[in-house]
Amino acid sequence: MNVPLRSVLIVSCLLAGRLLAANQPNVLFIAIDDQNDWIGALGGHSQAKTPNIDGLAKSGTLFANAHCQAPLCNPSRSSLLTGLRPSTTGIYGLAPGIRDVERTKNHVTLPQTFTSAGYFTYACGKIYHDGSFKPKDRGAEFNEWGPSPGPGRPPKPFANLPEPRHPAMDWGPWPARDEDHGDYKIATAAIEALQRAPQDKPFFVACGFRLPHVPCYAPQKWFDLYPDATLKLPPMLEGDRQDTPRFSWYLHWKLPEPRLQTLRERGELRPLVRAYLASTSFMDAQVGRVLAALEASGRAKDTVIVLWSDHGYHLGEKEISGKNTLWDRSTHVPLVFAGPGVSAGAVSRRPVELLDIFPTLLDLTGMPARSDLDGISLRPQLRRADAPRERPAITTHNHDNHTIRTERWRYIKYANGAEELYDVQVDPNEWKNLAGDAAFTATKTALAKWLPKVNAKPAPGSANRILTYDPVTEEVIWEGKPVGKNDPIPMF
Ligand SMILES: [Ca+2]
Repeated sequence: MNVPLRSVLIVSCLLAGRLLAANQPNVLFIAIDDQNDWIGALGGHSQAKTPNIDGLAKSGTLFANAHCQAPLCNPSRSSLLTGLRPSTTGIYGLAPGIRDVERTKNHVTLPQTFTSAGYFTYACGKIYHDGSFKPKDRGAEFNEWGPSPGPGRPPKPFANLPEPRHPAMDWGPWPARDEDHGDYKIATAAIEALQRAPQDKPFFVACGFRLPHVPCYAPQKWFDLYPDATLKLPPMLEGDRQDTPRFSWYLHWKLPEPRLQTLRERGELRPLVRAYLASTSFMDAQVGRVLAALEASGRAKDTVIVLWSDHGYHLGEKEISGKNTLWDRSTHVPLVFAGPGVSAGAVSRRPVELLDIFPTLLDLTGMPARSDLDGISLRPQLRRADAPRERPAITTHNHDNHTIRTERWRYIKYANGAEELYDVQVDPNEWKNLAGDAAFTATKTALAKWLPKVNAKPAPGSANRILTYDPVTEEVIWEGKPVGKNDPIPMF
């Protein structure tokens, strides 16, 4: 190596090192895929067994009213990792990735911030949406990208669904051993990273589990936790969509995920609910393995832990399975912080956003605050769970469809002006749409003031689950094809 280059390297290492204070906290960043509020500590399903996440929540602060910024993997993760709303970036579909969008191609992401500051940074499993990052761009995000195995595939599908089906639409007891499941291997990779993380600098280890995203495969013993004979189905109201606008269907006009009607006709509703719960418990056990490894490393007391899911999941509620909606089933997610600077045994009911994770981690690790992020640090609520917070949680799906969630209300406004309003304190299942009742006009107006002022059109290259609406012609286009005003709603 020639001398000038070596000097440059030494100087940049010193600069990076100088940003790190002594005893700067580590970060363990745990992502879950498609996990709704069926977590013991959140009580979304009375039978859900998640002792490890519940234990983490007890050791830190649980946000019981946390919401994603988009009810879909890529836009949700892109928002969390850039700290920008989907309505700021125009990232609404499964494509494009952030480095392919003008607004975000040079934006410094959450992982990049820690990498640049001199942390040892490592990712395994699903952190960014699969395929959204080109290999050449990966090194700027994390020092190391570990394994990210998928779920694998049993010899033949379990679920009795109409063909052709999406290969992910399946659920059942498989593989035979925990060790052969992708999420077990992802936990093992995170454990090894924690064991070998350099001692002379802080670490940022990101571990992204794939369950309970479909296919919901887990070994039989996890299904045995939920005997079919006593399994409870989620509460559902027959005819629940009679008071939701037709536009609400456009957000999920055609999905790979089967509708409630198909699940019932095929006898698959109970098997899906059971497999989702089994998958959640299996994933929770992997979280437990990673937390045990952190404890064994001796660095737990200096480590901020954050655990989150990218969005929720419907299992028959509102007549569908899947996500792509602006109701609580899709937006409500687990969010837990633990470690230095975080109150233990606390539950905050303030509405908060996944967007807040980025500024919160900067705050908890003593890194400089950033003025180019849309979120707000949760440090006040991590000190005192009921600390006030003015802003509600805001979720967006596709251009100009937004929902505002406060402690009492859920307000939705679609691109064509259609609205929904729920008093979630008396109607937690969002069964009675109050938007048409004149008594609530002032309530709607007050909530509507939170609708994002920046409303980016879909970024060039947007694809998969993309809906557009032209307010002049009233034309609705779902995934590139016009939808007629009287087209029957697809019910398969
Ligand atoms: Ca997801």
